[in-house]
Amino acid sequence: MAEVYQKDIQLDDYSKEDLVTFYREMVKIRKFDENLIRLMHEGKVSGFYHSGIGSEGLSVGSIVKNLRDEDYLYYNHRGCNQKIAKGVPLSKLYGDFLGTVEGTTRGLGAGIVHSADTSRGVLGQAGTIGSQFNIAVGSAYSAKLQNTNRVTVVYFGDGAASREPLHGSLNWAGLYNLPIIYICENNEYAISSRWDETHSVREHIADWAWGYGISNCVVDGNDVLLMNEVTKEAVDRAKRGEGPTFIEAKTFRHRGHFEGDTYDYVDQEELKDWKENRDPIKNFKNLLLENNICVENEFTRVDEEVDQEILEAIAKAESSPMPDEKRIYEGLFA
Ligand SMILES: Cc1ncc(C[n+]2csc(CCOP(=O)(O)OP(=O)(O)O)c2C)c(N)n1
Repeated sequence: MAEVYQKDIQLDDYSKEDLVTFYREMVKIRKFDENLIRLMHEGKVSGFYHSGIGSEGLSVGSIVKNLRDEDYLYYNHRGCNQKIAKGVPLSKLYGDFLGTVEGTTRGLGAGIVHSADTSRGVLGQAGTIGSQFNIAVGSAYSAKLQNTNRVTVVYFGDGAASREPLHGSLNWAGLYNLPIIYICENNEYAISSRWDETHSVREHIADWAWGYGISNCVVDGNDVLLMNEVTKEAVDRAKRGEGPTFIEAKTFRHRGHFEGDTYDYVDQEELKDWKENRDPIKNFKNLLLENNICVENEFTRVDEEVDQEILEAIAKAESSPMPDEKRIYEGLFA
C-alpha cells in the first residue's frame, strides 16, 4: 500500500538561487491570487474563483525545477498555481479573467478553467472535473509512440479522484507503462464533503494506484523541497521508460471552495493550524532564515519585486482591448 515519502534533504544540495526561486514563485502565486480577489471585490472580475492559497508549495515544488516547456500539463480548477509555476505570463492569466485580448483565449474570458498555453505545454482542463484523466492518457500515449521523452503531469483534487475516469486512466497508464504523473492535491474537502466520507480507500487515495500496479506515495504537499524531490524521481522514472507514478500530496485550502463560500463546514481549529503552522511559504522562509541562507531584507526585496511584477501584469491586461465580436466565431467548426 502507499507509503509516506520521506527524504533527508540537505539544503547544501541546492544552490541559493534555486532556493530563492522556489520562494519567489510561491510568493508570486499567492500575490497573484490575492490581487485577483481584490479585482473581484472591485467589481472588475466576475464569476467563480477557486483560490489556491495554501497550496503554493505543491505546484512550485513539483513543476519549477522538473518540467520543461515541452512537458504536458493539465491543471486543476484551484487557483492558477500550476499555470504560473509552468511559466504562463501573469498578464495573460489576468487577461483571461478580465476578458481582454491579452488573455490566452484572446478575449473569450476563460477564468481559470478554459485557458491553455500550448507553447508552455499547458494543455488545459476539461470542463467537468475528472474528464482530463483520459485526455492525459492520450498525450502520454502519443509521447510514447513518438518516442519523445515528454512527460505528462495531471493535477486533480481528492473529489475529482472519486470519479470513475481516474480508474480508466490508471488502467491504461499501468497497462501501457505510460510516462504520466498523477498529482492528487488532497486538501481533504470537495466543496463541503470530506474525502474520507466519499472514497472507498480507507487510508490513502494513492492506494488505488497500488491496485493498478502503479508506483505511488503520499507526501506533505506543503513542503516545497519534498515536492521537488518526489516529482523529480517520478519524472526521471517516466523518462527512463519505467512508467507512471501517482503522488498524493496532502494540503489544505486557506479559503472556501469558491470566493463567497462561508467555509464554516471545516473545523476552525484545524484551519487555524494549517494557516499558522503549515503554511508552505512561511515555513520555507523560516527554514532559509534558520539556516542562514537568506536574511529578512532579501525576502523583502523579492516581495517588492513580485508586487511590481503583478501590478505591471494587471496594467497590461487591463489596458488591452476587449475582443472584436468576430472573435466568438473563431475556432468554431460546426
Ligand atoms: C463532473 C463534475 N461534477 C461536479 C462539478 C462541480 N464541482 C466543481 S469543483 C468541485 C469539487 C472538487 O473537489 P476536489 O476535486 O477535491 O478539488 P478542490 O475543489 O477541493 O480543490 C465540484 C463538485 C464539476 N465541475 N464536474
